[in-house]
Amino acid sequence: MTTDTPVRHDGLDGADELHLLREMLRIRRFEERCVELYSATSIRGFMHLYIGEEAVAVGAMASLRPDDAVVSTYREHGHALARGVPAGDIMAEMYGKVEGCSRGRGGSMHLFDVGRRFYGGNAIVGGGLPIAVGLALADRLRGRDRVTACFFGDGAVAEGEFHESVNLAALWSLPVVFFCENNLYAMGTALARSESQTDLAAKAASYAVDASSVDGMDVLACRDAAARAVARARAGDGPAFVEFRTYRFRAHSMYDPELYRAKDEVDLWKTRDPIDALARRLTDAGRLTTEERERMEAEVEAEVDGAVAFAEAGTLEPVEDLARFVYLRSPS
Ligand SMILES: Cc1ncc(C[n+]2csc(CCOP(=O)(O)OP(=O)(O)O)c2C)c(N)n1
Repeated sequence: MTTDTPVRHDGLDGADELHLLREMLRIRRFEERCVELYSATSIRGFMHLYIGEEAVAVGAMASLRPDDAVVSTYREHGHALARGVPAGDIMAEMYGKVEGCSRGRGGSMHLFDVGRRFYGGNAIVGGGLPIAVGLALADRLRGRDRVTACFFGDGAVAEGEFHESVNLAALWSLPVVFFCENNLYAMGTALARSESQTDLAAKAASYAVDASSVDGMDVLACRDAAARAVARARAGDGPAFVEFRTYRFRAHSMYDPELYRAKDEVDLWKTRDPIDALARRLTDAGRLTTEERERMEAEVEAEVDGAVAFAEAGTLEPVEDLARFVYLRSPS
């Protein structure tokens, strides 16, 4: 069944909400610095920013345990940071340094951290969904009560991998949660131009999974919807699909002239900035003072400075290591 998840706003419980605010700020400031570094050519290659969508990663990640698995897309800096991958490891990866979380071999689109059960960073649209189903199947076979969270965009819902993955997950009642970040566009293609059914939760529900839609600009709503989906999956009640209605404030990637959407539309969504919205709510509730906000900003800024310093001080891979991990060494 498709349901609209009820939003609970009774949960303004001080420390928790400040943590959500700080996590969203970390993502925002990290990526803003990435833009500067990209312009300065310290970061090269492709780069897709998450700015505007922070509430989804932060809200959804809040209900996951460290032994759960997370699978993401090429727009994954926010997921990696919210998952606990150190900012320095991510920044060094963006720089292509050996100290990066993927040893400098993946770059922006292929952040990976097995220790934190963060399985990408996948450049192929829809490519993460079968990986997530495989991880969830492995947990099921081994009798673990772990959940796999799979993040993907609205564009992936038009891919065959979405249909095969959701179908199998439902058929086998696997503990996987499908977190769809519907930011209305797949690169330059509006949803209605590529999908006959634009109600994505209805589409998922046709595979008999629990499906819901939620305001992706409201971190508390995201947290509540994800908590419900994760709890179901962990209890053995099968997969869930959550559509987060969100928006990216920046272009698709650093190379996109953005000819497919009106500036007015972007400006309207910016008035719903998830960071401002939570900060306002906390301030109104008397839980956030100007001094606390400034302190938080300064701490986040210092973390980003540290990440950049770590990346700058890192080393590029030596030429003699280029074929390492590419060919299997035959046992001697
Ligand atoms: C299988 C595949 N087809 C096409 C592409 C090219 N491509 C890169 S991003 C993108 C749009 C994906 O949009 P969406 O899934 O909505 O994610 P968003 O970028 O909006 O977060 C496309 C078509 C690709 N990377 N992989």
